[in-house]
Amino acid sequence: MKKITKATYLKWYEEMLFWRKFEDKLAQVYIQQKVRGFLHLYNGQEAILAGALHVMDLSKDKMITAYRNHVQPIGMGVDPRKVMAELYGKKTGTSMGMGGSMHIFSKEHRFYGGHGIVGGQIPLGAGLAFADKYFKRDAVTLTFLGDGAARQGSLHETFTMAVKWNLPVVFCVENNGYAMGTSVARTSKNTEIWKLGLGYDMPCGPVDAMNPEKVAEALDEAIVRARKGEGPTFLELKTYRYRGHSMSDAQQYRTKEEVAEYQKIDPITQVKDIIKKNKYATDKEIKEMDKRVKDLVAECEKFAEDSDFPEVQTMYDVVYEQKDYPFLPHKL
Ligand SMILES: Cc1ncc(C[n+]2csc(CCOP(=O)(O)OP(=O)(O)O)c2C)c(N)n1
Ligand SMILES: [Mg+2]
Repeated sequence: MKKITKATYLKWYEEMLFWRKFEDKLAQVYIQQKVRGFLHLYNGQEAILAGALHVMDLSKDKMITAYRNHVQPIGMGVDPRKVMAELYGKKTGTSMGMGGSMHIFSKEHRFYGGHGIVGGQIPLGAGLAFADKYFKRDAVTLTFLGDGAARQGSLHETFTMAVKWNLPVVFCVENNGYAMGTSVARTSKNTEIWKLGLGYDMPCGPVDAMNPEKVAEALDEAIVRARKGEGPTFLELKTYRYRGHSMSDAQQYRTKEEVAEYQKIDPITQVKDIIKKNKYATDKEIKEMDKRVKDLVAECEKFAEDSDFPEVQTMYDVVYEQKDYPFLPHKL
């Protein structure tokens, strides 16, 4: 695994803080009705993305996730101003403002969405990996799903095929404790979701996902295995979301005390504490990072605000149309 150094920690701190503040800004502008529709925020789960990006090969590896999907594309290299503009429904957005919150996508950066159907991305992730294997491309797909999605039938159908065909995919459950207002314990007798992998003879295990180092270690092992042609891995990344399921959630299913317990092991605070303990940065340097983050969030907001809405005509240009269907020429 690429070594975790002082530079890694400084990068983690600045990036994770940016993702947190970017989404805090989204919550704020959502209340002002500048961002509409649904909005599912990632606050609390940032260590997962930080750890994953450390071990992925961003020149070829792929990622797919559900609707809690604003910061992952940013981590993979998409311009954050364009992500903010997409959420505003502006034409400078990643999908010309036609996708919105749940549908961030960037083929160029190998970020394949952005899916609103719970568990819909599980077979799609395996499909991306199948294509890479079929065309002998040395790439691994990280497929993220929630604890609620883990109960979908599509997971089992996909697991059957993925292990049989040794697909280069890592299935990562982000167990944040709840599927909307339903806790993991209410969903199933089995609360150790990673054990679902045992029934498929798939390497599997739990991971402390409030800590980016632990995530990086577990994912590195899984990615190396997939790259060697040894097939998929199933990881249960134990995390927590601080905000409601979406912006319209009264959160009556949990206590404030429970949220506060998790905030004590907040991933960003953990990273900051290591930076301070090891003297990787002075207080002044930390303040400078905080300022850069604040300025970049403001820049994203200004870009989105100043951009125009798409022309009405755009609606007709983005409808899928394939003139030669069903006689498809074989394309390689
Ligand atoms: C097939 C399907 N069923 C139900 C829903 C409604 N729904 C949206 S999100 C969600 C909860 C999913 O929870 P989880 O997989 O744990 O992901 P999290 O929101 O915690 O990230 C549900 C039931 C949906 N979008 N799709
Ligand atoms: Mg969940």
